[in-house]
Amino acid sequence: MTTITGSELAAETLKRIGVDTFFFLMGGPMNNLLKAAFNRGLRGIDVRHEQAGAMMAHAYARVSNRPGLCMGASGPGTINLTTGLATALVDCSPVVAFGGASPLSEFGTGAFQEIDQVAIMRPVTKWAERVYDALRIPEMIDAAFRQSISGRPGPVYLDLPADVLYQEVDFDKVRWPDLGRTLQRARPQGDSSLVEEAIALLEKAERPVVLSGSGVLWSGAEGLLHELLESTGIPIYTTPQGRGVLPEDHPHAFLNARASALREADFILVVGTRLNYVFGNGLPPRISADAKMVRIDIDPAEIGAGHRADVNILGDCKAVLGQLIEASRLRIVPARFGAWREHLGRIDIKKREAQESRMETDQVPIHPLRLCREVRDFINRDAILVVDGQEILNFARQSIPTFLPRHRLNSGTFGTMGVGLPFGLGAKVANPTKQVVVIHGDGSFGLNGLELDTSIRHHIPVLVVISLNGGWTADPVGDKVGRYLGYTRFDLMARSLGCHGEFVENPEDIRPALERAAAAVAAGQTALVNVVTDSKARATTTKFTHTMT
Ligand SMILES: Cc1ncc(C[n+]2csc(CCOP(=O)(O)OP(=O)(O)O)c2C)c(N)n1
Ligand SMILES: [Mg+2]
Repeated sequence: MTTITGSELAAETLKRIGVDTFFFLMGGPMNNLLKAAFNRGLRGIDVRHEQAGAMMAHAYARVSNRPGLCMGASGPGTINLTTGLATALVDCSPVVAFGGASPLSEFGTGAFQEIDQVAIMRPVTKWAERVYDALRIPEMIDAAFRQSISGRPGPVYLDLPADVLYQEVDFDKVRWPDLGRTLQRARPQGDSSLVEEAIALLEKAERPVVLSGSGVLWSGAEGLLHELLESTGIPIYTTPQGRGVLPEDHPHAFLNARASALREADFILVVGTRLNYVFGNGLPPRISADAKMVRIDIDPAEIGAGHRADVNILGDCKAVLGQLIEASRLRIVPARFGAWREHLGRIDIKKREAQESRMETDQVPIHPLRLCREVRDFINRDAILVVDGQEILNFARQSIPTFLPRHRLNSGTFGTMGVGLPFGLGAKVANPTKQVVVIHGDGSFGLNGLELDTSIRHHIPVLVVISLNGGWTADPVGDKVGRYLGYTRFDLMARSLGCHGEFVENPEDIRPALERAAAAVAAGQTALVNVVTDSKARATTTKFTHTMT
């Protein structure tokens, strides 16, 4: 009889599914599983905080469009994953998390690091289960991966008790699911009569817009959406997560006319995005009350009763967009909406010119918008840009465009501070040939800043730019409790960890510092440019809560 341990079985299952990378922090009872995964050629990236590991897995998933895997040791190690998993839940990102746990046989005895990890994970994941018998490890891991990408994607959790990982089972008795198909997606088509209804509404429209979100990217539907927009001439607006579906300098993109477009539209096609606070819940005053609304979503709960829509099409974005393209062929031509695009184009240019002149300021301390301009004009067109913070996040959102899908990540719908550096590292691991640039607030950087060390140890070079405004958010009046952090020399901290570091106080010095930093990154070394910015500069943004930070 050939025997195999639970740990070996778990690693073998990952290998057979085709997983090649994971993020982890070592510790019992996971060590044998980790070793078995390394022995099978998987790349394991050990991090300095499990939260960052979960965030790296999240970014890895977003950039590669494959589930990202992270692992924690029992008790605190696993519980440290939760903020990263909650962020993935709210951002709908497929993250698979494994947590080592105290032995099943000792549950309830006060075992070392014993706590009900599944119960803790349930509300921060879409699926959380425990393996009770090593023979079932392949089946449970297969289920975890399939759950993460089925329907609306999201994080899942699998609890691996010590005695299950150390259990020895007869290899011949292991039942293997068809792991070659674990990562295949279902592509449900939309009801063709609803597709026809949608096109009939569009035929009557004069001022249509598309609102799209990350569902389009998970579905791999960006090419079809691009085709639909070009063949019909409909302007598009995306969620922050869904940026880059259409290059933002495309003639049909009018970024700065967003508020007017949503208010004045008479037809709105909502594709692969929730109508949550990001789009004012799809209601007035953000979105015109008279507009006809068509929704395409994979999640029945999302487009069910109670949500505003005239036509609800349940299905995969890629499948349904293909149906819409077919149905609209020759019936909707771009010339039809020429006047609408010209109107939005005029608003866009006017606002863009005003914004551009604000970005020129050479005030000292440096205005965050000036910093954004310098970064915008410096980075590659196909750079992956990650932004984390509040003021700097809003300034960057409004001023730095994105030209490709899966090339823009930020604090997300959950508004999680600390994602910036881990997201940058996860993105670079997923797409190593791209320039990865992280713009970080000084406060949010502090949360996972030690991942600079991970970037050095694992040769994951990224360019980090910090807006050092002396604390959390802006403080125009000087009365915010707990806001002040001082002007930390993060560049020196970075150097001490083996990174290239730059400190900048004058606007004209930003560009040369970025050039030196990028040269270091090109040579394989993470670089950090620490830029002192104006603590009073407050970004304006649509108010989405009465209790803003
Ligand atoms: C994990 C977490 N803690 C606290 C907050 C509350 N919060 C929202 S924005 C913000 C300030 C961000 O400051 P910083 O990163 O320095 O960027 P800045 O706004 O100064 O540009 C804080 C503390 C949060 N969203 N997430
Ligand atoms: Mg700050």
